[in-house]
Parts: sequence; structure tokens; C-alpha cells
Amino acid sequence: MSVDNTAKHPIPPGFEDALLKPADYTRMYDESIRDPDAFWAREGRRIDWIHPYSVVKNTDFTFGKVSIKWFEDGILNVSVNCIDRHLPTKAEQTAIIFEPDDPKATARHITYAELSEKVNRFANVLLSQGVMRGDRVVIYMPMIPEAAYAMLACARIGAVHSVVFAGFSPDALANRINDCGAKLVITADTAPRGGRRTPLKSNTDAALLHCSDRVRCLVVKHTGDQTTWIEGRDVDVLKLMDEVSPDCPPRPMNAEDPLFILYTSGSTGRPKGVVHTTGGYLVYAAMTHKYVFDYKDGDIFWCTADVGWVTGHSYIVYGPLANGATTLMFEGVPTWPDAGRFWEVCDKHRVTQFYTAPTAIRSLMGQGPEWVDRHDLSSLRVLGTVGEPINPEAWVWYDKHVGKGRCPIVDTFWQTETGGHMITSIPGAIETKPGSATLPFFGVKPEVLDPASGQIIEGNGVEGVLAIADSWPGQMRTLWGDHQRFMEAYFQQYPGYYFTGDGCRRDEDGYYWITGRVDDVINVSGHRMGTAEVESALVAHEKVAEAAVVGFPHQIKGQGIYAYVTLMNGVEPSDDLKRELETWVRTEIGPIAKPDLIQWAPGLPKTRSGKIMRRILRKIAEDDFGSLGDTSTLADPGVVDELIENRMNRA
Ligand code: 6R9
Repeated sequence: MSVDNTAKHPIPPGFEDALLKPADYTRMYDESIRDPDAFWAREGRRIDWIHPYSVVKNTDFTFGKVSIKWFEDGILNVSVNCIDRHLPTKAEQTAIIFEPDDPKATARHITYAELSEKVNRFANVLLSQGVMRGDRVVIYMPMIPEAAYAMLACARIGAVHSVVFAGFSPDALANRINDCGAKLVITADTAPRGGRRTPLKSNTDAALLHCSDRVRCLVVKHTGDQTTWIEGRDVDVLKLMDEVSPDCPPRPMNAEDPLFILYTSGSTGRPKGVVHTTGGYLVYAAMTHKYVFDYKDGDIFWCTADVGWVTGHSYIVYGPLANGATTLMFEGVPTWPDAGRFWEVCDKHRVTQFYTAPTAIRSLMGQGPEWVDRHDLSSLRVLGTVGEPINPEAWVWYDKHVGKGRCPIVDTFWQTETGGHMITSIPGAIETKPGSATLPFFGVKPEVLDPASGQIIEGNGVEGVLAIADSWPGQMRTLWGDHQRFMEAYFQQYPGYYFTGDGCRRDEDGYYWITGRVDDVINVSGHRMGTAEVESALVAHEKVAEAAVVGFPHQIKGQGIYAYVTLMNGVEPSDDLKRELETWVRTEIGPIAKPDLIQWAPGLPKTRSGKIMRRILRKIAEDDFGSLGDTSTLADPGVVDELIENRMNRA
């Protein structure tokens, strides 16, 4: 079935009393662009300041002197905003619902009063270990409430956290500890996930072999599994938390003091330490969380990301807690013990907003709607997606089977670098189209640029690369210890703009469609094409579960189209099916999009956050797999050998 994604889906009934209506969006957006100082002067007050700011925006995108400051003379504390300020009215409200990996284990409900006590104690533990304002602390933790306590405890005393995803290897952990010069790493004994256990403490032990002897290790005894213990270096956090005072005065921080560093991979080189600061980040995370999810008091908000990614930072911890929300932390995976787990958790906790990634939707879609239908999803009000372009078929499936046609889908385009949503629909205010991130959030001024000349392409019905013309409060400020690299990576190629690295189309209605990283754009016989388009066509075929498309050198066309295709369970590969798919894509997009080579792929190389590693697929398609580069961040490195073995483009 192919989907008409040109028509707008109207706002579903029941959103007449949404926080923002269409007219509000237009009015506020216009003001945010026309007079950012006035707009953000007002919006900045949605959080509490110890000393209010008098300067709002002080930003310069000029290459060579890029400088980004927001609310620069304001003083605040993030943990006060996420905890203390809710205590007078919400002490007994649940702040965090913890749903463990094992569905038979009891969920935990942590009230704001408890959160306050835990974070204060945790902060005192950090102080007792000599952690001071400005010191870096690495957090390598499972998806448990203690991860949030650790982040907020750092914020309380002005330490800078850097969360490292628990799926990363000891080497990756060591590199990050060393790059930011962390004084301390916080981990847990082991991390249960999908019925298996990741040995976090022993990974940390292995990492610390490559770090300074001075780095301390705080261990949360979560499962009680046996671990090695180095006296004098390793500290039992939970035990120490019982011994220290439950009261830790918050450290007043400047708006531009760093709040956290988060490492993210670029297309080249070592991971980049993206730096976010205190005031602007929190204003932006809180505001986007509220409006984009139409968050209201009493809602139960569930973002399925891991706190190791920016999505977990902004939409599990900082945004929801700044708004006094109830946020759900899930330790498990979508497919264990069965493909109904997400929906079981939504049902059990009466989740109102559900936010996940297209890759999860596609994999659950492949298991059939009966897994969804077994659960009562009537509590759901808003659905969200993030991380990659969503193909219209997955969008329609999500809308129909999960949202039952009554929940707006917010397709949120943003990046680690942007701190919060950039281009996204808003329930009640912006009509959707399957696969489009729709319109810019307040203060975001997207421009479509000609990739070669860097000139602005005006008007609608145009395509190019996506750049942002002016700063917004959630923007990253620098790369840790390397401002020059920051400027080169984001401000050099298109002077005067922040360059996202993404391609994009603005359609006849002015809606934005992210076409994927520009390094994924291929040019076939002079036709520019997003690999995502071809993938989307392939996965629209009923026998296809997943597809990844890359370019490969082609003598006549310049680039040819190489498609890796994963079939639905039980479908047998055959040459006939290949021809069927070629014809299918021809009719879906046009003859120029017909794949030149199709390789059956039982699995695709993905990062642990679920992104397909196209760099590797491109190399295999180019018959150049001698230099695959770093494969250590793959969820399952084994799939690569299989793909090389059966590659289609042999010299
Ligand atoms: C939040 C996050 C950023 C890259 C970004 C783009 C892709 C994210 C998207 C999307 C299309 C969306 N991306 N959201 N593409 N539609 N709704 O994912 O951050 O891990 O830094 O990735 O992800 O390519 O440039 P991060």
C-alpha cells in the first residue's frame, strides 16, 4: 500500500482546548522571529531565576568569532527548577515512574519529595568525594532513577555531567572520561535489559585501566550482582547516601555555566563533546516539552529514549521535571518478553504522551498489530517520533494502530547540538503530514540553502540543505575544549548559518521534510535523491520489513542505487522478488529511483540508538570494506561480516 502524504491530516477532535491553537502558533512564531529579545525575555521567565537576567540574547554566527550567549547575567540552579520549586504544590505527586526490565518486578513511583531527598543526598555524596563546581562527572548507568538523581545532583552543585550510554564499550567510555578530564565516574553493578545483563562495573573497571588513577568510581548496587571492588577507589553510593545529610544547598550558577557535555559522532574524527549550558538549555527544554507534547498537569509522559542520548536528557529528565511532570523511565526493550511490552507499559501506567523512534515503530509494525490490540491504549493523547525521518507507512501504522486516529503525531526534528526540538508539529496548532516534521518551533529560522553556492533558496516547493539563520536558547555553545572545531564543523561551510548537516525540502505548503544527512544524498544521472525516499518506497512494500539505501560509483550514472533489504518474517528471498521490488520502486517514485543492486540483509548495522550506520553500508556497496573505520559502536558487529560475504558489487 502506498500512502498519500501530500494532504494535511486535520487536528483530531478533542484538541480545541490544547495549549496552543493555530492562531497562537502563527502569532507567537512571528513575534519570536521579529523580536527575539522581547519574545525570549518573556519566555525565559517560565523558569525560576535567583537573579533575573537583564540581557537576553547575545549571539554571533560569524565564522572565526562564533559566540552564543543567552540570559548571560542571569543566575539560577537547574535542580531547583526541576525539584524545589514544585515542592510547595507537588511534593506528593509522582515525579518519576520507574518501570523495570522484568515485567513481573514492581514499578516504583518516586514523588517530588522523595526526588528532592535523593538528589540532595546524592549531591552531598559528590561533595564528600571532592567534586567541585565545574568538575566533570561521567555517568555510565542503566535506565534507573539513580541516573536522573546523579544528573540532578551534578546540577545542584554545579558539576558538569557527561552521560555515556550504557551500551558503549570500555574503550569508548575511557575516551570520554579522558577527553573531558572527569574526576569521577558513576556506574552500577549490572544493567538488566531484555532479560540479559550488561556488566557495567566491570566495563568501568576495564575503562579505568586507561584513565588517571585519581578517577574515583561511585557504584550504585542495583542488581546486587557480584563485582570486583577496589578499596579506596570504589564507593558504594547508596550506602553513603544514607550517611550524609538530606540537605544540600543549591549552588547559584550563571546562565552560561556548562550544565552537561554529551558526546556525539560526527561524520569524521573522534566523537564531539557537545556542550550545553544552564539557562538557555533549560528554558528551551521546558518550553518545547510543554508545547510540543501539549503537556498538562496530571499527564503521564513517556519518552522511550535512553538517558545516554540527548532525547533522554531533554525529554526524560530536564524538560518534564522543569515542568513538574510525571516522567516514566523504562529499563527494558520494546520486544522483550514480547512485542507487546511498550503497549503493556502504556496501558499499565495510563501513559498520555508516548515518544519513540521510527526504528522501534517499524520493528513492532513487522510483528503485526495484534500485539498492540491486546492492550488498552485509551489514555494516549499525543504520539511523538524522533531520530530519523519516519516513512509514511510507519507513520500511518502508528496513527492507526497505536493512536486509533485520535492522537496527533508530532514528528520532532532536532539534534544533540540543538538541545531541543527545531522543526516539529504541535498538537492543536499544526496539521500533520505523514513523514513531514512540518513547521519550525518558536525562535527557529530555518533556511533552505543551495548546497553548492550556499545561497538561500526562497519560496516553496524547493529543496536543498537545512541551515538555521539565527540562534535559539537551546543551541550548543561549543565543543568541549575545542571551539575551533566547533566553528569549523557547524559555521564554516555556509558562513553566517548554523549548518545542520541535513538535507531538506520545503513543500508547496511551506512544510519541511528532512531528507536525511546530506552525506546520504545521492546523485543518480544528475538527479538528486534522498536515500530515505527510496527506503521509504521499499518499506512500503508488504514483504519488506526494513531497507537501507546508499549510493555506489556507477560508470554511466555517476552514482547507482544500492539497496539493503530486510524481508518480513517468513518471506523467502528470490530473484522474482527482486524484480518485483524494482518495479515497485519504479512505480512508487519513478524509473530513476529503481535500485541497481538489491542485497538481502538479514540484519542491518545499527548504532545502539537504532540509527543505521550508512557509512559502513556505503563502504560495502563500494566494494571497499578494507577500511570500514570504527565499528565499535555497533549494536551487533556480526551483521557486517554477513553483508560483506554476500555483497553485490564485486570488482
Ligand atoms: C534528537 C536526535 C540528529 C540527526 C539529525 C537528523 C536525524 C532526528 C529527526 C531526524 C528526520 C526527524 N533526525 N530527528 N530526521 N526527522 N524527526 O536524534 O539527535 O542523535 O544528534 O541525531 O538525526 O539527521 O541531524 P541526534
